[in-house]
Amino acid sequence: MDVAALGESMVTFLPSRPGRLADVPSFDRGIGGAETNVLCTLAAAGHSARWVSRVGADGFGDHLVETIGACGVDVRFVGRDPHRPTGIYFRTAGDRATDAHEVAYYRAGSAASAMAVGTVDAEALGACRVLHLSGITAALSADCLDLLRELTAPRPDRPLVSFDVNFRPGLWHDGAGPEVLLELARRADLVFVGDDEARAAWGLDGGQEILRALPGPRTVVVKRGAAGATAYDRGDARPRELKATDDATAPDRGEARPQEQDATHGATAKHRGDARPPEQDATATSVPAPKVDVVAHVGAGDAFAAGFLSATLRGLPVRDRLRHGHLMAAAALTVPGDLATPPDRDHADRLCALDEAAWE
Ligand code: KDG
Repeated sequence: MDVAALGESMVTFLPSRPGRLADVPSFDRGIGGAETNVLCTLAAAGHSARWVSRVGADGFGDHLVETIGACGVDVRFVGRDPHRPTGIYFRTAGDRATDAHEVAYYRAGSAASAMAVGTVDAEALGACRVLHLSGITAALSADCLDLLRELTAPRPDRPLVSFDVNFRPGLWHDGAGPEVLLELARRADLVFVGDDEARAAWGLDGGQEILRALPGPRTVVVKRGAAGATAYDRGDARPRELKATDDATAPDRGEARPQEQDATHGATAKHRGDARPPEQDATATSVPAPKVDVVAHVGAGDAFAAGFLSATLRGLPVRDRLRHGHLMAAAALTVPGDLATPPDRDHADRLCALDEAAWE
């Protein structure tokens, strides 16, 4: 199995027209869920992908399992809870430029919020090259948070742990979100975070501050929306216990083109395990995002993570990991719901191979 992910998926209700939630007269059904968005996009790119979760024993649960299964994702490890419902949520169309929108979640007490160390199959999650998790799960319940702590605990046979911070202020009622998300991000091998959410959650401004706050992960990808994204790669300079064993993550310094390399942070570690500040060990690679006519932002971050992970699993250079991330995000940005039909692998490879000018 290439990738397994744990997380709640929900039936999503998308508005039939713009406006306040109070005014929208009807909604179209879709599916949402950060982790399954990633898995469906990875499956479309030809990877084996497994979703581990729980849904209710209800029609919405059937719809999620059937739809996500039809995307080619392994859904055999999705449990059904006869006592708790499948989560759902409603959203408004929002502003294309700022992404300001309203969300109404109906997921408190959902089947997925009852996921716990004893109720999901840890082996099904461990038997993969990459385990993808997100901060949304940590907000669902104390049991879900314990489960994430268990899955991110350092151990030698751990798959590469990919963590998308996904700070959703509306889900954190006790104000604990920022601290919990920082704790989990520090335990991951690969972290995705938006510069806006790092500012909102942690008060951190820019890549260097983020990198300093996250000394553990081998790779930190900072997304800056339409401005592009930067991957900070510490290569094999991280302590053994926080390093994934997967060859697909092998660093590829030198393959990034000079103009995409951040000159001030290009120095990589010469002395492994020394006590230098971690940000100095990282190689920074930045790639601009292609310009697209945005329909909706929802799902774009997940699609980006899927593109980056796909290229990582294929051992592609960091620059191409970022480009694949941007391409998948571009597809998601141009549809109203969470999931687009992304370019297939060959098509994406051809677009990635376009010269620099096409990417600026
Ligand atoms: O990234 C998209 C998700 O935010 C959306 O599908 C809903 O998972 C969701 C959430 O909890 O916000």
